[in-house]
Amino acid sequence: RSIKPLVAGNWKMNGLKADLAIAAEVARGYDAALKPAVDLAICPPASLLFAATAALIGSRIATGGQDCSTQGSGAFTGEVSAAMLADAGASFCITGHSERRTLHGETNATVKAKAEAAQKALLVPIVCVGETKDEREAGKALAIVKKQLRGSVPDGATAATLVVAYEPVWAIGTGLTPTAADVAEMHEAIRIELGRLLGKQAAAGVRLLYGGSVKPSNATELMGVPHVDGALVGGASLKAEEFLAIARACA
Ligand code: G2H
Repeated sequence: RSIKPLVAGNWKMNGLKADLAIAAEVARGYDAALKPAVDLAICPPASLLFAATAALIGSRIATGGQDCSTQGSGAFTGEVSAAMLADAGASFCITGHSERRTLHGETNATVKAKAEAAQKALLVPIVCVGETKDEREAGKALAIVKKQLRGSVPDGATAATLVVAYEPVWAIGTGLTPTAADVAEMHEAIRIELGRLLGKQAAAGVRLLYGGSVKPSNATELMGVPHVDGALVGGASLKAEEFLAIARACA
């Protein structure tokens, strides 16, 4: 591999203080064989970010937020700024997850503004894109994802300042996954579109994660697909052993 893969756990709205034990167990399993082969990140709910970062000190496992405000600070009740996430120890921030796009009406423009806010706070946004079941069945998956990229990837991003996650909406939390051939086609198309947006050189190094029902039993196949540089893992990231098994499948 020319790109060091990244496996990021998205805990979504799961996790209380006691669940920091999961992070500690992942840290114990992130051994000398895995560290040089794959980067790990855990994105807990914002309430646990500071404590999770502290629990992971010395492990070289990064943390990330799951969302951030488009705004820097001020009268935005309930919002969390990217700078606050960074202050709590985050290195990454997921932006435009399909649950945000669908349940909170986030548009490509919103996602782009959030990704830019993340970058301004020196966080690396993990910009999520992906088609719905209807869009895939109508043969529109590639067109939809390209449009999402054009609308939501920050201008001037580089391999060091951007991660993209392809998460087909119909594969999220459903146990369904696309075929390796479909993932290969999509990830190649994403790389080409990023080349148009950012220049070929920058695009060549951007980590493209696959997300949607990644588990130990399918990780080896999915992580072996060309242009798949890691995974965004939801459900399976809540079990340290499964998350580590997915990491090993990437290595
Ligand atoms: C997709 C993924 C993580 P899961 O949302 O972002 O979740 O692995 O549970 O499908």
